[in-house]
Amino acid sequence: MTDERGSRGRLHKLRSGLRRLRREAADKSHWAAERLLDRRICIGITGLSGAGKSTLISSLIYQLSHPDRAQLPGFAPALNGRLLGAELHPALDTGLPMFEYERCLDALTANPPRWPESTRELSAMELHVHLQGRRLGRSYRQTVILELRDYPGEWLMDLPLLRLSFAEWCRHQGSLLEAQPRANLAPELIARLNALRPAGPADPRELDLLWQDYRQFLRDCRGQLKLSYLQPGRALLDGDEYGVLPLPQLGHMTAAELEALPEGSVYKVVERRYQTYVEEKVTPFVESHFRHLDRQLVLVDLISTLFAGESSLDDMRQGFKHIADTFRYGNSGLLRKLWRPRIDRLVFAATKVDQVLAADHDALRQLLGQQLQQAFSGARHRGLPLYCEAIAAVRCSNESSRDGRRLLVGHDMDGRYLGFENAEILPHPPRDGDWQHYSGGLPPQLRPPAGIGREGYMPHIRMDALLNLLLGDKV
Ligand SMILES: Nc1nc2c(ncn2[C@@H]2O[C@H](COP(=O)(O)OP(=O)(O)OP(=O)(O)O)[C@@H](O)[C@H]2O)c(=O)[nH]1
Ligand SMILES: [Mg+2]
Repeated sequence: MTDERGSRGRLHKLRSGLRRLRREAADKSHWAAERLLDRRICIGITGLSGAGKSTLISSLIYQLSHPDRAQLPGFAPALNGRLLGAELHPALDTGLPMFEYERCLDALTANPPRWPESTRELSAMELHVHLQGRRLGRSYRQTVILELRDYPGEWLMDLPLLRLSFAEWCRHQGSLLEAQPRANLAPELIARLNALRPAGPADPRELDLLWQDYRQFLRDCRGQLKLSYLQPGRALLDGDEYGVLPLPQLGHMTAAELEALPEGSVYKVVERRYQTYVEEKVTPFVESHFRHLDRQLVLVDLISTLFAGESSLDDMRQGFKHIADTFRYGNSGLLRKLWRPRIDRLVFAATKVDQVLAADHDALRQLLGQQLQQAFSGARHRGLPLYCEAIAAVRCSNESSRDGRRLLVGHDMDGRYLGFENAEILPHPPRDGDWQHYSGGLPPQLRPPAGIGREGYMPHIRMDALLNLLLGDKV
């Protein structure tokens, strides 16, 4: 009897031990599965100043962090309840300052609401997106870590410098300066640049004065003419004192002749500045930042560009083309080493489309697509998939009708209620006569909608479609 009881006890112990082992193994495999299923995606977000980066990042974080209030029917994990939420963490490995989400959210949810302040710094963050998954009848938690890096679009415009010698850059800039609309903006400055003799002795004071004026010229190109293909890009931001300016009058001097000029000549002095700028700013940016990106999102304020007129739209296309060339050249030599082309997806998005009627959103997307098609044809052939979208990170307008016509209603920056129509957007780059069509001017700047609040909804347009492009295949 005692023996029987003893062996029953041992059997019981053995069974419960086995159960415990099985439970631990299940836990461990659960943990291992979670680890295995975790994904990290590094997304670079860029756009020229004012393109809408800070607002978009804030909206993206907000939408993913509040699945109960998110309006993301086009993003499958949100629609079928798999999206559990998201938390923000510093991206410690990058050593970069954290994106100021709380400040941006404070502005957007204030009473009255404001736009986030303009930012100039590179920043990064990790968004841990939690999802519920089911496999073989068991549910598990999956965490996708989105590493988001926000950098000024002006830096992107510098990428072409990586493959241009100083002489090539000068000749290229020279051709831009002698064409409209640049030629008319600052004829006096352009004449001074043209008067610089490359072989003459450099006067550092004169070069510095010219640099200050050249920098102002670049800022006016952006501010007044809404041009985007502006180099050196960092000259548009504060803190760049490299003094790089183009010498448009290199004439027919060969590379060997330029090389043989004395060290104190204008050419040699500015060439050294150019090389230092590329070595200290452009190359480290590509090495430390760009090379880590899996995906790149480029935000474009296409509406402002379009309403600013033909030269502005042409200039944007040029900028795209030269950036695309950098991708294309990324398969050889130094650039190949720098790129290790890892970016597997390039997404362009026209922002602030709440400034035009919904009927025009598709035309905006098509127009953006056409702008890109030409520029990126080479990159496409190399298998780099391109996508384009038209979005509003924070929708500030609604549609209404008056006398049978559709119009947009919202509040201007002073809080006044407005109703306005926009010129119909043509789904192709305007041809000569078409420009007249856009002469009515840019739609008004709108204030974020009141009442988003920390507990409310953040209305948007097609952020779910954008999320699908950026993440859909990973979740
Ligand atoms: N109507 C509308 N306007 C927007 C939207 N997003 C941004 N804007 C406007 O665009 C301006 C610039 O937006 P930001 O998000 O600060 O742009 P940014 O690219 O971060 O700009 P910088 O920090 O200066 O480089 C805002 O102040 C708003 O006026 C949007 O979704 N809808
Ligand atoms: Mg910003």
